[in-house]
Amino acid sequence: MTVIDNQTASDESIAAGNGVLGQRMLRKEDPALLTGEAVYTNDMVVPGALYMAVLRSPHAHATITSIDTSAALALPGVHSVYTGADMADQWAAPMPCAWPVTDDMKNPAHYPLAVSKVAYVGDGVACVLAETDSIAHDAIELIDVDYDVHRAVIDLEAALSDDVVIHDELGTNASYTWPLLIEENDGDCQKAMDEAAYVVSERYVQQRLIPMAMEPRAVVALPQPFGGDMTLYSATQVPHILKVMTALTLGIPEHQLRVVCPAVGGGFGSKLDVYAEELLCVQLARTLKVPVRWNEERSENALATVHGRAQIQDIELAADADGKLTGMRVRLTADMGAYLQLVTPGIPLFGAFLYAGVYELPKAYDFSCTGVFTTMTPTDAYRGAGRPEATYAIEHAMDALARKVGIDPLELRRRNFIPKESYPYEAFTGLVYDSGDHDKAASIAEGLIDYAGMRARQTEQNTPGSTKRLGIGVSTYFEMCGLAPSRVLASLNYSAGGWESATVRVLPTSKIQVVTGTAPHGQGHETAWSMIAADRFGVDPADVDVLHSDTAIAPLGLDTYGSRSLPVGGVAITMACDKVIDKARKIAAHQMEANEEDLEFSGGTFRVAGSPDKEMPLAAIAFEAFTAHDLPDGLEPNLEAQVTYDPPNFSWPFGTHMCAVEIDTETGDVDLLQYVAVDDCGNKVNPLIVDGQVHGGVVQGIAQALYEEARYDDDGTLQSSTLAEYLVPAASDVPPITLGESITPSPSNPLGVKGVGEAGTIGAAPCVMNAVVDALSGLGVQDIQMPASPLNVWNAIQQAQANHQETNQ
Ligand code: MCN
Repeated sequence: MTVIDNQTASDESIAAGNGVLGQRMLRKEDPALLTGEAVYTNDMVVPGALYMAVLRSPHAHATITSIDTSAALALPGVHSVYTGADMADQWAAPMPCAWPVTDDMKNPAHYPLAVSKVAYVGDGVACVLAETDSIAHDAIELIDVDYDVHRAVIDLEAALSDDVVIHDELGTNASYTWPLLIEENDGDCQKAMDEAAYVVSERYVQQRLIPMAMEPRAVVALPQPFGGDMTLYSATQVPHILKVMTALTLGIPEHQLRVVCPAVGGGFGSKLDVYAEELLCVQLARTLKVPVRWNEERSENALATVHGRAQIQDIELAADADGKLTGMRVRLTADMGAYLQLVTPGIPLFGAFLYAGVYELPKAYDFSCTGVFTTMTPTDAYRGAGRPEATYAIEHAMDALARKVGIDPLELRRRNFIPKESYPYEAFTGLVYDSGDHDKAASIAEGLIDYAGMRARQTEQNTPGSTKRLGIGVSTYFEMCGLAPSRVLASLNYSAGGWESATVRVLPTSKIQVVTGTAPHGQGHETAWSMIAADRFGVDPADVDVLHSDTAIAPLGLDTYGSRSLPVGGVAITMACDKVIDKARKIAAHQMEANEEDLEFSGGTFRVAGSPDKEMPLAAIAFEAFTAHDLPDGLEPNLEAQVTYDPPNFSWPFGTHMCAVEIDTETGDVDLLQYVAVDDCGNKVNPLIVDGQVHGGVVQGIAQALYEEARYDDDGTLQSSTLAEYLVPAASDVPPITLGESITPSPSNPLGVKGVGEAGTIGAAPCVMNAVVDALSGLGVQDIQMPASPLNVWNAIQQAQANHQETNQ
């Protein structure tokens, strides 16, 4: 393995084993990815496969009155055509929603193809199977569907009282209302508002975002017609969950279903789902006894893969005369889209626990969220899933409070930080934050950006006539990831556990195999898990192989999302390694006729303390375990152990981001000058991977702040379904990102690690938007709707100037 920079982890970092942990090692998966050797689902060569294409509704809300498939069927090369009605009796259950957040949550039956009504542009209406992909796509154009078109429901708030109901059987467009009930609520929220020196009431709109993973979705369903087994290849981030859900939805015995993820090109939460096309391919392959495949096109991905964010947030802060928070009220209206996908309703709930950010808040907290159906693409997890939204609201509102109190926003934050000495800290929600040092993270960021110097430059630059205004943004955050002790998930009505599984075996030739239930799709698990095992065993990471993302090889697992893979899956691997080492110790003691307690293990060799000539390397023990010729009585042959680890707590990474922007007031253009991020994720297994995760995350947060938005017209048509309209930032749009280091180990697990996969995204959007408003508040701009596009910024400046003139008249 190549170490690109010999910088090892600091003293506080992991210092076990052979010092592999904490090294900036290049990712072992990258050569195959970079050279094109890696096989993605759509690269698979599958002889005899039929290609599926899906006809999608052009209307946001309509009743299907008739479908004529005859012309499509007549096209040479077309094998068959299916409508929702044709397949209606083939589903054992509707598509799954695994998070019924309340007992009376309304959840319309959702099938892979619409049967009588469509509820968003992109809803599947019929599918074609053909000899080639292009014939299948030509054929769907020939299907003639008559619709009785109804009015679209686009406005989230209006949807609640709209006389147009999307799912007639529900009688309402409201899915649920979920309040966060704080036990022994000793600080009444309204009382805090009434008695506050300052109250800030803000409304923020989290625009809809399209996750836009680099690889769109793809599926191959490969049946074994005689044995009855089915292999589902899918570009998914949840092979294990997909297996269980597909078995339940299609009535397939679970042991006859295998799910494999070939290389997966990103997901960002959007591949944490059970999709119509997966179920269609499996069901059709099963019925026809031939392989069926489907590949999503880019614009189809924009319509048919879940979207994220899409919330209206009303937040009120109460503070005393010093700006210390005394109470908070949050009302969320969350856009579910047309249907509830796998975890749609639960996404905003995660945020409920994070609105207080890194601040001390009494129990005077009042939160509730209403989930609303609209005629748009369903929403679901998208990087951060509820937590970036919550962080945006508190951090943007803290800036509004700082303006009201008349103090610097960084100073206001410092007055409210949970002090380092208070950790572990029991929050008003009852959750225990494991460790934190917010002042340290903030101070590092402050130094890196030269906060004082930047403020001085701002005073100089932002003179009344200046057309280039400087803004400085600060944001801090707490994240709850690692999701989570299974019992806590139960209390939130989540239908799965939070554990992860690992098997570790030392092969007869002493190479090591790690089998994990995590399912990487860009996070570098093969490298990181190799490093963990190499460190434990004292071997080279190149001697460790990591097997994953195939339910036949890794039968138990809960996959990759919620930045859980390291703090849960990586810890399971550590524990499995230790179990194997314990067994190896028994064999070594037996072979060397020594007491187990007298054996030291380092650098891959057991040595008898005090007898330097008595030693036994792991390779020799592995071979002894394999031949089993001379093992201690009662000890099973082979070196292998399996661990299923249920974490005792969430993992609580935190950090501070700061940035500087310059805004051209004549064009509204925002130039991001500098970006600084300090993300504390405890000990780092591989700082190079961590940096990459933070970079990617920060860019996604910047994207929400400045560029991206899924725009719908009044008829419910998505107007940004191509990359020409949906502005994913290019490398040239992003300044160099300076990363500062703060390491506060987690006391909850033996590695001292916290997750990092979503951290950058959580800190970034509020940081940039705070800088944008900071640049323009001197002109009277109170706030700007995301994305802060030139048009939105220019309009806000014009509006502020008009208001100013009106007041002066
Ligand atoms: N890591 C580390 N030390 C730490 C924390 C993490 O070395 N203290 C390393 C881990 O070993 C792992 C990586 O960082 O290699 C991410 O670990 P973790 O934070 O556990 O997150 P997950 O692996 O569970 O990844 C999920 C997370 C999520 S929720 C989204 S969304 C996301 C993300 O990761 N989507 C991604 N990062 C992504 N990166 C890519 N390239 N593509 C996506 O779709």
